Amino acid sequence: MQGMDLKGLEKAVMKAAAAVSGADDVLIVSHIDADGISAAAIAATVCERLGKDYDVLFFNKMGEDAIDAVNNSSRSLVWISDLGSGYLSRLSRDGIVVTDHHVPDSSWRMGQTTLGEFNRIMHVNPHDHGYEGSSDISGAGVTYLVAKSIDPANTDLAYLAVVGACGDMQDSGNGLSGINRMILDDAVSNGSLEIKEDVRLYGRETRPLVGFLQYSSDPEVPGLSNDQEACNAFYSRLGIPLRKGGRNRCWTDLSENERAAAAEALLDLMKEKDRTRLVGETYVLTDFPKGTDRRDAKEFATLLNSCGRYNDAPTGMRICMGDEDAVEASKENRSAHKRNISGAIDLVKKNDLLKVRRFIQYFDAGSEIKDTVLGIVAGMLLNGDGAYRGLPIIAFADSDDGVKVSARAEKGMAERGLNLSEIMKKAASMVGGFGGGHNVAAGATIPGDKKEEFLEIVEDLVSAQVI
Ligand SMILES: [Mn+2]
Repeated sequence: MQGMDLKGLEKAVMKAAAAVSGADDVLIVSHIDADGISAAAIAATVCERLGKDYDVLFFNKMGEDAIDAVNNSSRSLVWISDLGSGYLSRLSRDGIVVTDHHVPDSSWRMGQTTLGEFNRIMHVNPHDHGYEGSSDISGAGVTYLVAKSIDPANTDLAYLAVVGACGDMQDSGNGLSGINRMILDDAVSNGSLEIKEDVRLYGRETRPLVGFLQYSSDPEVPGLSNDQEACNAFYSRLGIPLRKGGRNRCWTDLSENERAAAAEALLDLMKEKDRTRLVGETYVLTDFPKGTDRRDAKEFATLLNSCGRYNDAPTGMRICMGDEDAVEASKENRSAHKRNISGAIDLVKKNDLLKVRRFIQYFDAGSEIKDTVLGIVAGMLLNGDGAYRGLPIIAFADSDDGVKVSARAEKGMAERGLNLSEIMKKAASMVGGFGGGHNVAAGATIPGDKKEEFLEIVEDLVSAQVI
């Protein structure tokens, strides 16, 4: 790669570090995936160690609500991690640090803008310095560089940046590279991480042996993936017992000899091109107990991703910050969330709430379904046996500021011309609301007494769009 400018990156890091150190109090804004959660945990730990008041907000994208939260915060500094670079020109307040690795906003150039306030953004992004944001470093990694610059003692957080990078799949191929490699070295030096040559399938610490191979998908093991019996036979042929002491064994429970024999047998089964992907670096987080999903960087990242997916990023962050109770809480919150959704689906089905019209189908959940899960419920009805595949589904639920609308459609309908984002935007504005989104998943908020009128407009627009 040409033009990698580590000095330039370090300079940006130092500016950001000075801004954080000098802040009175901090709002941390981060992404809800594993990388964003690890990044937020690093930033929050830094604030805690500096004795600064802080709070944390998570967003799944830098939408209007996130931009408002940044621009209107009363905190003296807003630290945006794993988000923000694409929206620099929308950020209008003083005192912003962005530690991100996404492609920067092209209408923003450091020091070249006529709008002075943009200069108040301390922007740290590998793209500005010739690095590749998709592989050289993650959002948590960039955040970590700032943490390290503030105080070398913060290198004990390096393992979190490794978890973030794994969450963004930057380890795929043969392990971490680029600046990630330096961060990895920090984690190894302080004893919190061991690099171990091993089979790189998912679930080394927590999946029972058979499931470890049966559910393997990256890479697939020919003859074993998706075939439970074949996986059973694989181990018994090698004389490897599946259970010991009354419990299922996992891959990391195997003795060195067993593991070597099994790895060799697996390699024999692999397609030539996948062999180098099967065995390689794994990252063992030595401070966490064996047999937990926090012991393996990849599994840790998956745990955080599931927190984010189940609307529970703050609990994921607490896990990163060493809160043992948060591990249990995340399990409970996940199952509560699942119960919530399956309860909502049952409600629609049992009460025959779904009404079918010529070009759309819809249901009105009133106050029975939380507006935060309405879109998920509509999508699951559409993909399950609860609704008609060939029609867009429109869902209503009461919310604090009117009626929340979620619209979902099968992907194939987009190919036939459907654009729910346009439809939600147009129909909502015609009844005094607002809306938008994507072509097969969109939403709106409309006044409570406009549902029927809204449906009629949506139906007209759908019939006009779809061929
Ligand atoms: Mn990221």
